[in-house]
Amino acid sequence: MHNHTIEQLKSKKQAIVKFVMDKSSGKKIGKVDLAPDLFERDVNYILDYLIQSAEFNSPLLFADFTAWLTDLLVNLKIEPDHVRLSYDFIREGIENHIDHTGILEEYFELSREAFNLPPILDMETMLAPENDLQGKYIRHLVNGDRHLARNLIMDAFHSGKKIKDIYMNVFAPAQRMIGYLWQTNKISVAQEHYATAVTQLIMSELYPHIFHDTQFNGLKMAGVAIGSELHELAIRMVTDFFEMDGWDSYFYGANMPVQSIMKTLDQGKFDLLALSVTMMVHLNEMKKIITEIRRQERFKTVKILVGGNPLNVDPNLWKTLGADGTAKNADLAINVANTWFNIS
Ligand code: B12
Repeated sequence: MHNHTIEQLKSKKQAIVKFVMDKSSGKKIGKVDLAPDLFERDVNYILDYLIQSAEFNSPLLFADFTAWLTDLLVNLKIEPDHVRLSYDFIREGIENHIDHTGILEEYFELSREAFNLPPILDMETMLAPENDLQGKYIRHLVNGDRHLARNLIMDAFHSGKKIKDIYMNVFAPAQRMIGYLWQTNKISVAQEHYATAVTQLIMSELYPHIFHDTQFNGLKMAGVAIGSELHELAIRMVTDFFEMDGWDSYFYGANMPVQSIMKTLDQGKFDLLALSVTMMVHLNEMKKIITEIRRQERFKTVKILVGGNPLNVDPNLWKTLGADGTAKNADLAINVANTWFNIS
């Protein structure tokens, strides 16, 4: 992606927004009239994500965002046709204001498929079967019943279910489903927050048990959710997986400025730094942190492992970020790290 195009996109953003607003004014798209201020906000949002994806040279990120946005809007009774037409206007606006738009074609082409979403399912169809552990757990979360949720998991654990299995096959998919139920307007923000609080509570109760059959391998790692990223449950899981695999692990959660990360690395003699990102808007921050750490000679031997949703969407992104590697989930993270340090 040429920097010139990105710079133009940034400097002409307001002109493009105005073009789209003028073009769509008085047009009724689909059944719902969207308030102009909301539409303007959405157009700004779409352009921000386009710029961000282009900065990381990733049409895949833009397509993923478009699928998410379409899903969100469809559930607010705004039809896919509306989104499709908005994208057409934005594309036209870009063509009218920017010199070389050829490189952006791929972004819009790839996003097209995102408008053809499968039909929206009702909640019961979306959830895992009621008699399976994951299905039961999600239902307790949605019903706001933390005692039943907690007893379900602790009983499963005491009956021999492994913590790794509970993390990978109950907590992680349940959290993702909770997010999807929020996105598709089936549960409230309060229910989403409550569910996460319950999962964190049960993770804390399981925590003392993760040390049991671990043989220390002599290596040390730190797990951090970068900067203003508030999603910290994933990196907590990843950090716990390292602990279960014999690493000396340190979970620092979110809100760690780069200076604090470097201070921690200085004081602790870490072998590996695991960085997590969930929202695409935080990728710039991740890149800055990695660049800053890589600039320091003394951290040459620290391996940087990155992960989280955007890195799963675009498998090449970790290279653009300057990391040493990525892994799709907590289980695979251990494989990657153990290969780096020759642990079988
Ligand atoms: C809980 C939650 C929150 C909580 C977070 C609380 C906390 N203490 O963590 C709160 C309320 C703060 C929150 C806020 C927001 N959220 Co939120 N949130 C979620 C939710 C429901 C669950 C996240 C979670 O716990 N996932 C469980 C983990 C285990 O799954 P995972 O992320 O896939 O992690 C695995 C891999 O990615 C990988 N991995 C992850 N990190 C790393 C790191 C390394 C090194 C490696 C190797 C691997 C790796 O391994 C993990 C485990 O196997 C998600 C839904 C979802 N799909 O995840 C939405 C979601 C992420 N949120 C979303 C949004 C939009 C927001 C908000 C903007 C608005 C809102 N909903 O309130 C704000 C933004 C906050 C911010 N500045 O960051 C969207 C993001 C959409 C997008 N395309 O970007 C989602 C997807 C919901 C949705 N379906 O729309 N959220």
